[in-house]
Amino acid sequence: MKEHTIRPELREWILSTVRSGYGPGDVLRLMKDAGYKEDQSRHILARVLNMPMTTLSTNIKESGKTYRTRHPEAPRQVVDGHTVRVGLSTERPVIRLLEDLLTGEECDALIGEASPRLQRSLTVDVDGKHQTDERRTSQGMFFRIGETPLVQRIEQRIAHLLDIPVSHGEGLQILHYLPGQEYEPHFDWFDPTQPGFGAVTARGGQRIASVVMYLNTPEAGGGTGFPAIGLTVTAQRGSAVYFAYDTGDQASLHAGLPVVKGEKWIATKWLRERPYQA
Ligand SMILES: O=C(O)CCC(=O)C(=O)O
Repeated sequence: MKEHTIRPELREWILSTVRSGYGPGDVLRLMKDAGYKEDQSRHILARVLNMPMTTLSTNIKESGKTYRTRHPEAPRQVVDGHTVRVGLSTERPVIRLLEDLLTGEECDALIGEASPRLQRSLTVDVDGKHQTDERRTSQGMFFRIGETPLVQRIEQRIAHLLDIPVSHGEGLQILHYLPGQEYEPHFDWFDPTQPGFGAVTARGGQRIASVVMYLNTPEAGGGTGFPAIGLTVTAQRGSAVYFAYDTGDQASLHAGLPVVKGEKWIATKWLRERPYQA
């Protein structure tokens, strides 16, 4: 097909539409409404988002309903007979401190199941590839979805609390930090302007929310910082911080602050706008 010049305004419109949370399928529908031929808009979108046409087709097929999580309201939520207290809420960004999301026994059991499988944590680079990174010095591992009865119970609790199907979750990640280790400020949403965006969102689409669960209480340090609003959530065994975001949400910048004394264990659940699990 002939390569068309993409007008700068069109390129900017596509990027800002995707950044504000629309999937490539939505953009294609909007372009169709604006009079673009389907073939032409697919080529334009693939070039602007740096996505292979094959990935784009998958995204279009699975587009349609995209989910958002429901933000738990204070003072408490009962999920499957388990009471979770909402200890703090902010709206920009959306943050909820979820106290007693896990019991002490569940925390200990998760650490026990994860410990033998820990490895140096990785980050996702701009091409969508996993790499070691000096900004992230912890050790970690991933459970497969529903891998053990305990993992299954926790996944279902989160799904019911946030009103989103279990299938929208990435596998639970366990992280272990020692003194001095941290995870420097970063965003959990994937940047549509990066070349790897197509690959990391081909399954499940964009991330829409994160739940960081604290499995122990470090002796000092190790909270989760939200520098854009000057908030530090203290790591307390059994509690969790839930935060939700749109693509490009600068306020959702957050960091695993350095552990000063003792150690820190967390379990993280990232949620996607569409089913991530087959
Ligand atoms: O360690 C923390 O408190 C935050 C972890 C985190 O930001 C992440 O896993 O994305």
